[in-house]
Amino acid sequence: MRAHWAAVCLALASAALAGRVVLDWDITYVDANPDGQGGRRMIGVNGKWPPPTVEVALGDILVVNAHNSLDEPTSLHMHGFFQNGTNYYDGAAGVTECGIAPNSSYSYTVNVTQTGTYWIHSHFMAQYVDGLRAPLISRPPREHYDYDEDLVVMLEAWYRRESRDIHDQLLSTSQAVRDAPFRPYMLVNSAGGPDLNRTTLRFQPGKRYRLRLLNVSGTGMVRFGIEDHDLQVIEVDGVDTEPKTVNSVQLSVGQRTSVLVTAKPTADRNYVYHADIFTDIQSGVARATLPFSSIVEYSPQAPLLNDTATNSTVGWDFFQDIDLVPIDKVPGPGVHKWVPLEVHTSIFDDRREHLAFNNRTYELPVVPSLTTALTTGYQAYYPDVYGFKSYPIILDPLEDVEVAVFNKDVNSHPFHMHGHNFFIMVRGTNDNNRANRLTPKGQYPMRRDTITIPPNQYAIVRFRADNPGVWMFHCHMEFHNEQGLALTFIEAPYRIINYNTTLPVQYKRNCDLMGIPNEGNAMGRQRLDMANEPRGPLPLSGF
Ligand SMILES: *[C@@H]1O[C@H](CO)[C@@H](O)[C@H](O)[C@H]1NC(C)=O
Ligand SMILES: *[C@@H]1O[C@H](CO)[C@@H](O)[C@H](O)[C@H]1NC(C)=O
Ligand SMILES: *[C@@H]1O[C@H](CO)[C@@H](O)[C@H](O)[C@H]1NC(C)=O
Ligand SMILES: *[C@@H]1O[C@H](CO)[C@@H](O)[C@H](O)[C@H]1NC(C)=O
Ligand SMILES: *[C@@H]1O[C@H](CO)[C@@H](O)[C@H](O)[C@H]1NC(C)=O
Ligand SMILES: *[C@@H]1O[C@H](CO)[C@@H](O)[C@H](O)[C@H]1NC(C)=O
Ligand SMILES: *[C@@H]1O[C@H](CO)[C@@H](O)[C@H](O)[C@H]1NC(C)=O
Ligand SMILES: *[C@@H]1O[C@H](CO)[C@@H](O)[C@H](O)[C@H]1NC(C)=O
Ligand SMILES: *[C@@H]1O[C@H](CO)[C@@H](O)[C@H](O)[C@H]1NC(C)=O
Ligand SMILES: [Cu+2]
Repeated sequence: MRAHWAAVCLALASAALAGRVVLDWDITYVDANPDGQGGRRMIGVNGKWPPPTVEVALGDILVVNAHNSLDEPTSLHMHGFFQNGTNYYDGAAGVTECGIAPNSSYSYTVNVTQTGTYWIHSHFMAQYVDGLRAPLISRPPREHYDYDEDLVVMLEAWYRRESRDIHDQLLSTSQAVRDAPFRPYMLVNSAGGPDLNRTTLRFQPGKRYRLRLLNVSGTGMVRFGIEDHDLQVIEVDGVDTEPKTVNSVQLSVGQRTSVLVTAKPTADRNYVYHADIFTDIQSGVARATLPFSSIVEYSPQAPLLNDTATNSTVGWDFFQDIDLVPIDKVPGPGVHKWVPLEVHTSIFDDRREHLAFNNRTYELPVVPSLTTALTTGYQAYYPDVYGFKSYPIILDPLEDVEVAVFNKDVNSHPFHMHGHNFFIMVRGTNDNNRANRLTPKGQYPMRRDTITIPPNQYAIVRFRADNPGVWMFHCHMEFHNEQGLALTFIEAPYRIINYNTTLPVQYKRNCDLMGIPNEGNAMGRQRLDMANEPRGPLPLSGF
């Protein structure tokens, strides 16, 4: 009886909490000064920067009425949300929508079916690097772990230059231009600079904190740690984990990790925290570690535990995500289809540096791949209609897919999957040394939506094709995505059509405004007519 009532009460409570969260976002340019050192034009919302944190609860319907007041297209991607049944709200401009034309709108309407730490960001070119990104927090009716305070710690390697400018540099035909170094600056919750008060985290003695660490950089990798405090990992990319105690957490772009931290019982000392940036974007330039540290403050009057520590790094634990154990105990899928991918960087025949899976560098189709899937009839099964350069991989309904990514580049890359998270099955080194091979610690492999693969290493991940739609798989170092390190899974095309997917009116209107056809194959023509499809750029060697 008791249990029954508890269940009823819980059901009532969650029904009462579920609702519509409607946000009106006018996307605008804003002059902002995140590090207090001069500032620049950023992209914000309703005349303010940074854009506000979005908070929802499981079962809510989230509606973001986005209006584009920029002079170029924009879009919004809810990073980590599966968008099951709402592929056209996944936000990948040129793939699952045309983008929001200047002066136009798009209302992203999604059912919140997942909980944890996510983010929402522009998915038009590298635009989010100019500031159009915000944490997206989804709460369950009851959290698995107890804590007193929930703090978002959004970490970001920020550039004083606009994303277009960096894009043009990296895609220059001149090696000297490409390799000119540029420097990121650390922002913590959209603030940085030498005045550490701007980046101070404030703790109260005795409390237990959940820090939601997010890396929303354009490039790079960060390690976060707090002097003399343990971090207990409890969530990675929206998947709750069994607790794992570490002294630091490393995060690549796109990744999120929640840690529990128990504050000291007294306020007689303050501590240093570190959020060091590892730059690893330019292949021609030496990679560097840019140390950053600021203060965990218990009391404005208290001395630092160790006032020499601000220039140093803490003792870094390198824990592997493959060793984490998810608490929901979902067994990993098998394998029906194997997708091996090699990652290379090289100079292509357009004299620019591109990145590529299997030496095929991604370029957007003329017609978004989702439009193509819905308007080419049974030919939506043929990869050819999506275009060579979209690197389409057709998946059958419910098949189990294994993706093996061999990183043969000198940089590490964080790969993000849209529409799914994936099970991490194996990590290893490309030299095939079995001593370096890592497999899940338990029976239930860890899942996440963004995986970092270091240079000369590989990872094998799996997912089940249970979400019909067009989903990108790409490097989340945003400029690498621009340089072509992306492909498209066309998942169960027949089911996309038979979901009776009707593209929203605003989708078609935005395409019309930008002169993009609302039907046809990747070239905007009928069915398999891909005559004279431009295939380049191609690698100078090795294809
Ligand atoms: C979202 O939820 C509403 C009702 O809560 C339902 O009518 C609708 O079909 C759902 N949409 C999707 C795509 O699942
Ligand atoms: C947007 O609309 C305003 C007012 O209607 C107009 O002045 C402006 O030129 C338009 N901008 C673009 C980029 O179309
Ligand atoms: C530091 O920041 C806090 C919180 O923003 C503010 O209350 C305080 O006045 C600042 N202290 C100094 C010295 O600027
Ligand atoms: C985020 O990830 C990127 C690369 O994946 C890394 O270079 C950067 O240092 C990370 N950290 C921060 C704070 O952005
Ligand atoms: C930290 O580094 C700065 C700049 O490199 C230097 O000026 C300062 O003396 C250093 N502080 C300590 C405590 O070592
Ligand atoms: C203070 O920091 C320095 C630099 O990281 C380190 O060598 C030293 O051991 C620290 N001292 C204490 C008491 O933690
Ligand atoms: C998508 O929804 C279908 C139908 O409810 C379900 O079977 C499938 O597991 C879902 N997939 C994902 C990735 O959420
Ligand atoms: C889609 O529409 C067709 C024709 O109206 C109908 O027969 C079919 O059941 C629908 N499919 C779904 C999944 O709703
Ligand atoms: C890709 O090109 C590189 C040289 O740039 C070559 O070493 C490699 O074998 C090629 N890989 C594939 C899968 O074709
Ligand atoms: Cu990359």
